[in-house]
Amino acid sequence: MAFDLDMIKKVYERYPERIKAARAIVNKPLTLAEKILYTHLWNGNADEGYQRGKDYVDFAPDRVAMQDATAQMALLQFMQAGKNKVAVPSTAHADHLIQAKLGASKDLQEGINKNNEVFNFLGSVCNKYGIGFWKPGAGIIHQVVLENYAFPGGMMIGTDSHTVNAGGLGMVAIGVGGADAVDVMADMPWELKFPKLIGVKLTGKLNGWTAPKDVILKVAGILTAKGGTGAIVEYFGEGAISLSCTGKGTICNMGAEIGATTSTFGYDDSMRRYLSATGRKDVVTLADEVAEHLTGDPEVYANPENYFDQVIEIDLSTLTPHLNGPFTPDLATPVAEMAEKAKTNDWPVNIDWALIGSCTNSSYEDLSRAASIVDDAVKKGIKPKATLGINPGSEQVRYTAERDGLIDTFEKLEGTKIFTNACGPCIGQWARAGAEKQEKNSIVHSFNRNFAKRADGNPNTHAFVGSPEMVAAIAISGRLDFNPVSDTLENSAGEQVKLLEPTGHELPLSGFDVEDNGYQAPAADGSGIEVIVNPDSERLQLLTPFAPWDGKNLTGLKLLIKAQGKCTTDHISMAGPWLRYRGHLDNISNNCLIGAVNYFGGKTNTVKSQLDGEYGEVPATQRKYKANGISTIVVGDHNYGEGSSREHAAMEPRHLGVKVVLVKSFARIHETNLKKQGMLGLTFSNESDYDKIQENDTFNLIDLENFAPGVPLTIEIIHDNGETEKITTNHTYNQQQIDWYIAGSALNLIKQENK
Ligand code: MIC
Ligand code: SF4
Repeated sequence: MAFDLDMIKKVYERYPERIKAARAIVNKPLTLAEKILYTHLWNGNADEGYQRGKDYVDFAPDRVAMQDATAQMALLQFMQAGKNKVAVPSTAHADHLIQAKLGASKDLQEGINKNNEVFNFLGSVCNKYGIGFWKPGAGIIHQVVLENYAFPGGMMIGTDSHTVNAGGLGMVAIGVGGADAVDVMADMPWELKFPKLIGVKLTGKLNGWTAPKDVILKVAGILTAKGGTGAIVEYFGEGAISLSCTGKGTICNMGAEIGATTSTFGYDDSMRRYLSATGRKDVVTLADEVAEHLTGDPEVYANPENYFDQVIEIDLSTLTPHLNGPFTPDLATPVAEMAEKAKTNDWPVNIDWALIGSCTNSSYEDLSRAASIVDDAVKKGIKPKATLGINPGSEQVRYTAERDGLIDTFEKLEGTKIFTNACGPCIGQWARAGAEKQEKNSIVHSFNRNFAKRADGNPNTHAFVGSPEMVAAIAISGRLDFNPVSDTLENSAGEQVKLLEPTGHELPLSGFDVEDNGYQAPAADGSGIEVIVNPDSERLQLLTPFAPWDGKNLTGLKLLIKAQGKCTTDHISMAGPWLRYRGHLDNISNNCLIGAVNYFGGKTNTVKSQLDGEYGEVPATQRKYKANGISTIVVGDHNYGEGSSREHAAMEPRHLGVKVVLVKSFARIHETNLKKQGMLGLTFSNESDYDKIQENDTFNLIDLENFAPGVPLTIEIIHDNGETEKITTNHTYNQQQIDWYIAGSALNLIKQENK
């Protein structure tokens, strides 16, 4: 039986009435995204229509998911909220902390040994507050959620940007910071700006070497890394129906890479098949009763231009395989053009490592299609030129793949490493030999992110993103510019041979199987369970509330850093080795902004202190300012905070005494995280004012005392030479968010309200 079936039943029971109410208000055919949003209003039936991209709306998500690297901070905050139990079904997943080195069983044991304290903490907090816990080795959060919890027409939030993966099962699933998860778990409304809607019409059918991954690689190329900001992407058309459910998950997953709030697909047979295969026929029965509401209205899909803010059309029949990268997931290159483009850009074409896995592409279907390539190569006597590494998405996938001989097939390819069912190299948990030499090289993987240093810590690793099928082919050929459609490879007999097109199984022919799925159910009554945090721990630290605002203007701020170009959450709060400190705010603050490039001098982690004119590391410089009672400001470029949901990127500067983050534009999750943590996040009203900021500037926020929704704020900049100029900055704080600012953080406000 499916988990939380009663909750799902209740959601479906209210669907007809809520949709009726929404129709009466909106008075036009509805997209799927609108149906899900309007059936999840905190206030019940719709009594007003919302303006997309403008109105803040309170929602009531059905469930919450958290992964270990963000759950620590989320749960440390929840522990302060004064509740005995979570208000909605919630789960935590131990997947981000296990390093890939030798292979699954050794790495898993090592991961458990190294992270015992954190896993025990998570296990006991979950047990106490009624949260399901998926133990280390159980799998990657989004794969486990798709296999067990996602349901068509549901709404969930998760403390990870790739929560959006569950759109593959027709959900509106949104990545958030931990403080947002606390709202929902503490039975409070969860607020989101009503999203804009982008429609993607898929025609035709995938064939040959082209995979679902190529759909999203293409979309990323069209929309770019910020093109989806504030929007839900809804896929439809005959092409959408022809895709497998996990393939849909892949497409939704990487919607995070275009900044989309989430992506989704209408309920169809692929979802029925997937739900049934994963033991949830009962969900199919319930969903079928309201099936008409679990997809967009036919009028919408017939004339999408009339209902979406933007429409894109992609013909799957003519789509070809792509590789995206390096350093950004939206730089799309058709495989057929890679040879030329690599030459022009001087990208290294020899590949040593090719990696399959991550929440994006680690399903049974992915493994089976990649295995078909490997099988063909082995049978043809082709020796691999690169090492293939694989992280299966879940224990259920791994166990079934082993039973069906897929793991055996992979292991027949020389050197192949099967790593733990976990994030592994995707989040820098990879002991790659030689990475410290920082040599220029390329890798290819089926993950979603390829920011500098992400996988192996080497800034000179050029990472390219492709489908598992392409990654397998590149592992065998050892070349980035290998085009399996036209190129041949030499086998051990010296013959030139071609690889066959991939084939595979959408779902295992004999069904899924697993011995121990790694799930720990919470205690029915957790009141007696004590959660212990050792005060001397270097990994966990109870939180001290941030100070409230004194109601005064901010004056005398110094520039901490003017970040140049891409500044993702990986630049603000790096992962990899730093994941270790995710539960200890003070310790992790030592990575604050160390990856950001300083506009003045072009270096990372080197900024000038106005206290003594010396250059030093960002966190140390900031700590000195704080010790001297001086507040600071961080300045940034476009799409600041792109990438992860990690609220550490907002909490660290807040903890260290930064008062304002002023940028050209924000990524959605990060902007909300700043607001939740009581930080002032502003944007230049006139983008070119970014150029006015100089290294020795002092800043005064002269009208903050009148902080109000929709009213811009003025910053007075005093330059080194005594000249003063004023610039206008915008903000998107509504009254509620201003109240968070006043209280010092959203959590402070919850605590006040719960008193
Ligand atoms: C990522 O892919 O960057 C992560 C690690 O999963 C993050 C969450 C985190 O930083 O813990 C995400 O995508 O939100
Ligand atoms: Fe884990 Fe990578 Fe997915 Fe993030 S993107 S959840 S690190 S597998």
